[in-house]
Amino acid sequence: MGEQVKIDNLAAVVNEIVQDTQITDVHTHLYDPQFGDLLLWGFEELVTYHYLIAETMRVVELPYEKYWQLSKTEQAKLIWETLFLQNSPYSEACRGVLTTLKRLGLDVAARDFEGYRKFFATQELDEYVKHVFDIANLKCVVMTNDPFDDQERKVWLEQVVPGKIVPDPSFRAALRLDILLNSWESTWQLLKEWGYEVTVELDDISIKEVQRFLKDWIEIMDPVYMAVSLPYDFRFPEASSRSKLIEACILPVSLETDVPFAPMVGVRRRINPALQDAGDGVGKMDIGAIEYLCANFPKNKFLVTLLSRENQHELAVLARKFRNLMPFGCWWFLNNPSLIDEITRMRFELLGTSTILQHSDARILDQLIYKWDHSRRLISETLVDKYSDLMDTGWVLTKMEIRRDVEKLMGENLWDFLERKL
Ligand code: HDL
Ligand code: ZN
Repeated sequence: MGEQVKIDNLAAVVNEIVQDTQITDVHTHLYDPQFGDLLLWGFEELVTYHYLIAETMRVVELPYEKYWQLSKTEQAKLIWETLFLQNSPYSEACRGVLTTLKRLGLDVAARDFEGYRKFFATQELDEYVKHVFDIANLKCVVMTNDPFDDQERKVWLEQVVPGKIVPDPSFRAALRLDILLNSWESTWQLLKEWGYEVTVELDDISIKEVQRFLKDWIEIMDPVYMAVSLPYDFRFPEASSRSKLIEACILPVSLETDVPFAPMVGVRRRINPALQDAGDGVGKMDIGAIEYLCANFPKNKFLVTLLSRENQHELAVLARKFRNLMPFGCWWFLNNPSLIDEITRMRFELLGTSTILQHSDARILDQLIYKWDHSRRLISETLVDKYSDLMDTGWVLTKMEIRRDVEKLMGENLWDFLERKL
């Protein structure tokens, strides 16, 4: 039966296990350091994270275009002055910078902008990556890999394919398909340039050629899944190139290669274009599109995260109906303590252990430290409440069972889902 857990040390046992469990971070924007300056890291990148740009530009009078003309250091100083010194930095993105500094052993009370910059400047990147993974206790992270990004495509084709670099297994790939699916009317010409016999009309030959394009990149990247960020008004099926590409290309290739499709739905792209990456908003999607995919393609696997708080409840209910649907993460505007807490509790109550609780969405390497520090605390607190309710019924719980559950929730559910035969 294993060592039983008593109610009076439940919290300590759960917290120890949650801290000790290595995480698979199912969605990030990080890169294997061998990919060069595609990997963002260091104090100035941390402080100029687009979340902090949005929060700063709310309170300064500086015109947007003037902000973008500043140097990276000047941008960081403006954000530091505005959000950290002229206001208390308790927003989640501000707090995160400080948690990262603290976990790296720096003196947060010193408010020493120059000192923090110097610390990062003295780090040797490869050692530092290992240090960050150790602090955050990560098994691996999944990148976001866009074959339509010129700089990234060059690394894959000129360095990975010829074997000049062998990707580090701590950085797994995800084939990102926003450009293919959301702008086919222009993207088809790129595929044609690259030797795929496609036309904008997506005739039978084009369908086969897009399938070949997908399989070529799956061969190159060995992706964990194929992802796409879709707008809040995404519909499926519908009379559109995107719908045809998903049905005729993505889903058959996903089935053939057993590489799940990961629609990430709910963005309202660039509602304030002047803020660039910080200018996106959120919208509630019609969950019927995800329901149609799961119901009509029962052999396909879907990893799904949604951006609207309301949609996360609908997604959890949908996941109760379809074993080929694996919800993941508290994405973007949901990655805040109050909403992580609410969504995690709801998932425990509706899905038990059969979900992937969180991803970091880290764009900057050092963010792994705070995003996982904050999420682990919330996951631990929520689990203690759930196990306490369970023990209140007289159920006897062992440490081994808690470890089993936490390993599933923090990553094993992804790997099991990938292996599962539907
Ligand atoms: O589309 C995505 O993957 C989103 O996560 C966007 O990159 C977004 O800008 C972001 O960084 N969210 O955290
Ligand atoms: Zn993302």
